[in-house]
Amino acid sequence: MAERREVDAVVVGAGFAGLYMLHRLRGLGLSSRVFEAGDGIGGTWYWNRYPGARCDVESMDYSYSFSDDLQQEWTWTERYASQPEILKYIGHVADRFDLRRDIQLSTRVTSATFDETTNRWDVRTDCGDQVSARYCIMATGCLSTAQVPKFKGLESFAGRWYHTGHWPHEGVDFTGQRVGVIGTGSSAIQSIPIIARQAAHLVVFQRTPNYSVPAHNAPLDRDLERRVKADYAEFRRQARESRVGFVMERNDASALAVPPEERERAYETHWGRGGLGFSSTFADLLTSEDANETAADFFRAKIRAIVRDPAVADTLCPRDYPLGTKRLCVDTDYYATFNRDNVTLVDLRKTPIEAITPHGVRTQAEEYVLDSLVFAIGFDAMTGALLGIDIRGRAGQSLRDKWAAGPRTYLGLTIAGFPNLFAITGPGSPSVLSNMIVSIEQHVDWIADCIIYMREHAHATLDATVEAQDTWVAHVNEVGHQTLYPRANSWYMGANVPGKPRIFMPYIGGVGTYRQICDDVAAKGYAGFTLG
Ligand code: FAD
Ligand code: N01
Repeated sequence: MAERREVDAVVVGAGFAGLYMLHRLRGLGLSSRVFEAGDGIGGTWYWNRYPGARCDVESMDYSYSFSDDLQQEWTWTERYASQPEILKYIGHVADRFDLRRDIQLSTRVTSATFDETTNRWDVRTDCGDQVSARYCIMATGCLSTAQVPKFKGLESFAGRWYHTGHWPHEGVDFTGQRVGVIGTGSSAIQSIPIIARQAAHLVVFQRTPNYSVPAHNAPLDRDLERRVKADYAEFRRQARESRVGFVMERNDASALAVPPEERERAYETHWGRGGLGFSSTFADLLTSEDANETAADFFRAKIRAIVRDPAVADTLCPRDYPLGTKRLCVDTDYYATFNRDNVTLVDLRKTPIEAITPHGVRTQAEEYVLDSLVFAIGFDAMTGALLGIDIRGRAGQSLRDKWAAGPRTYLGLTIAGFPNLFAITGPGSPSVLSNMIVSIEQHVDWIADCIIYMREHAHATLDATVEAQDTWVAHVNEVGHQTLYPRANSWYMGANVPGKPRIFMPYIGGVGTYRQICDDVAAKGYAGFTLG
């Protein structure tokens, strides 16, 4: 029921970030209200229930570290946990720490306006709630705004269609159906092998081929679990100080400095291990085009070795962007799925989609008759959820206007002119380039410490200065442009959303380095902020 109330903090979103934030705020004795648009908690893991959804950071890493009891008592079943298991874990955390009572589900925050006379945020929802809060904390997620499919004729399609990011809770049975999947990013790559096993026929519509490493998923190695749990604190410390939020074997050598046979052996070893560690096989894979090309060649050879039809293999080979500059995918049987008789690959570069028809998908070359369509077309990443809310800071300035040319933040956490507003894993922080739970915990802890500082020093407001923000944005850009990342038309660059400004949004400086920067800012009495 709609209500008006005052709280110390409003938190928007009840995924990993919102839940931990709520827990910390409680610990500080602050009253909070969490609003969540979904009908359940879990964020990403509530919405993305498509077949095969699972994490690509290993389960022992992809979990909260804030409670030793929690990390000791929980047991993962697989090397990479599945969506249902991660959602169960999140539910367990919510119950264990009694979080649900402050969370209001099925409620979308529509606006947040800073009132300069009271120094409070006025937050409103689509259910008519109006809440006044000292702090407004956006835990809205980087990948929570699914792209709406905008294909001509979609409304005429006689079959059913689905988006991987809004998958029906009751599941979908594709048995006996002709199914089309549009997109070949991580969501598609995880779901295609499973849909192919169920469907009578599967047509995959590919615009850009992706680099995908085998997951080699398996039941969790119990020896590994015992070793990690024997000193989980040290395991977590290393993750926090690492480059990406989990420890990957590091090789400081250039791919170009070793003989070709040694290079091949190294790639083969990483391919055999599986997972995201592949991109750290050599130190310069993401900074040198020539080095990257050796890894890309290795990949293309693998694809050709797995996929029997040379023409299909050729279509699956990525060529026009460096490996790793779009998020590397991690799969189970993806390439081998194209050896099945019931799977067809359509190259949209050669024959673009003209329209969705009542019967299926018509490309420039032919019409594919389909019973169901799966849109695996991704998200309006990093800024979509924030800009989905009408956020207004000092003097009524709107975030949408401020970010019209791309997001600008100080540390990826705060925005000049929007006092006491925090964005967990916001643009300009390592977020999506890291094990996100490590980055989430770091941001939540930083925000909690900041609130403690403000309380102890009797400050009502904290606001980033424009100078500090400009310097940070310049640094984020500079570091980003030292890498190959801007070479790809990726969602990191906003390139997947027509009309979105092209800016490399995350901070590539490394999780450990970034943590140090944030800690230094705090240690210097919140340097770069005006405290009121
Ligand atoms: P989310 O989980 O996205 O939660 C944000 C919540 O905010 C959502 O529930 C949304 O409904 C809500 N919300 C947004 N706007 C509003 C509003 N206006 N009002 C009310 N509620 C709102 N990261 C990794 O590090 N490793 C992985 O292996 C990994 N796997 C992934 C797999 C998939 C399929 C996807 C899509 C992402 C994956 N990620 C992974 C990234 C993942 O998003 C993060 O790891 C993490 O779950 C993000 O948590 P969060 O709480 O920040 O955001
Ligand atoms: O989305 P994506 P996603 N016509 O944007 C294509 C995380 N995640 O949901 O490359 C035709 O990566 C688009 O083509 P192109 C992870 O961080 C993790 O798969 O733009 N095609 C692309 O192929 C990931 O990166 C996991 O040319 C269109 C695809 O759709 C992020 O979430 C699993 C199109 C979209 O790929 C997003 O992944 C899932 C159009 N109009 C997600 N529009 C793990 O494994 C888009 N495409 C842990």
